[in-house]
Amino acid sequence: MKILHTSDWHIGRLLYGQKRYDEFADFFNWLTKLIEERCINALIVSGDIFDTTTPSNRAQQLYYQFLCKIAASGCSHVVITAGNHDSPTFLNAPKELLLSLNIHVVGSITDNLEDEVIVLSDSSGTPEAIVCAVPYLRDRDIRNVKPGESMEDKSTRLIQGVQKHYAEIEKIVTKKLENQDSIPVIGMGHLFTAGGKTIKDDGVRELYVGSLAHVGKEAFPSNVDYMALGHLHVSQKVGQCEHIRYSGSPIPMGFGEANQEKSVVIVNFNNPDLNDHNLDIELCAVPCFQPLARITGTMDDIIKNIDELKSKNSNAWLEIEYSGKNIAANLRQLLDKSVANTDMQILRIKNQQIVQDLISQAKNEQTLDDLNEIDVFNRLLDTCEIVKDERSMLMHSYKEIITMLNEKDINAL
Ligand SMILES: [Mn+2]
Repeated sequence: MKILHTSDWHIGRLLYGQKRYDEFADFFNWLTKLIEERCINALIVSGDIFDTTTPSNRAQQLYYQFLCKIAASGCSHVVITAGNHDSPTFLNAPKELLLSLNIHVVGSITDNLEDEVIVLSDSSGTPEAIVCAVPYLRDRDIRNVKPGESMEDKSTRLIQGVQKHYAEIEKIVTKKLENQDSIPVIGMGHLFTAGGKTIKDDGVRELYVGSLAHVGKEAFPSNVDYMALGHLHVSQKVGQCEHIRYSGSPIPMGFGEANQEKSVVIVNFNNPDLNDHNLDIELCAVPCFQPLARITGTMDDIIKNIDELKSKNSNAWLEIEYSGKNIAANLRQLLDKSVANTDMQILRIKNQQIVQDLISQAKNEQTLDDLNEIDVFNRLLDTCEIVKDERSMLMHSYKEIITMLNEKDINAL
């Protein structure tokens, strides 16, 4: 049994308004080829399939075209779970149709936990693996709100909720394994595990507001041979455990990730001693389909960097941050000129000089592109002269509202 684990595709993701469908198409073509070449038996996708709960038609087309190709390939099984960016009902809508192609979709938890425990069988009906297809667990899925609870209570109960969910899944798996030859058990999850790495500007959205404590790896079923995680965009193993991994996103989500190597994970379970998690695990680097470059510095630094890229015939998308002391009023014209007649494109210019001036004056004329929703709310708190004690509660409630809006399944009904 050989599986390929990937997650956090975020199909439809924009970069400063720039559409990236070509990159997604290139990725899917590459992945299709890899799956064929490496004779993968099962494709495991751990959430954040789409970037938003209402993906564009083009994003949907890319997804279904890819699934169609995989269904026709030698890869007999696909298991897809929803992440915090996905609409559970959107992913579930074609569930039965996809199941006829051996593509299992778990968009949300149901009343029946058995729905998350999927037995993959070969063409003769013999089970070859068990997949615990646990999707992103929403706050309301796992926690009963109690009146008067503190933020710590809430945090503790969230973690307990996740632990309980996996503990129950573990019981179901144990039962299924009873009258069964040893077969690999693959766990899934879309969550932030304690000790996980993120980097600034990687597009990872906060899951449970105010919950500083993250779920420990002990929460995962002990009978799982490999844990295929999603949510964190940096490829990593969890707590030194080779068999508990985040595949990371295949495409950089922001300029902060410009130099990150992206990969997917191939796991070969054909090793005899499954109990020691003695697996062959291989990271396959995803080619860079659209180079990104972040250039920061004085005018001279920036031009020098651009010239260097030019000499390599680069087609990079650029984010340029001017941090020189002198006011560079004609920055845009100078930079546009420097990339004229090249395949490079400037997606964003940040002029620290102007920003500094504005911040020290009236903070106006800054575009919303430079601020996130938290910055905007902080400014409101400043303007209203809210005292420190009240700020954290207000910020907490505000973040809860933002999460609710982000996760609202607007097309559910
Ligand atoms: Mn994600």
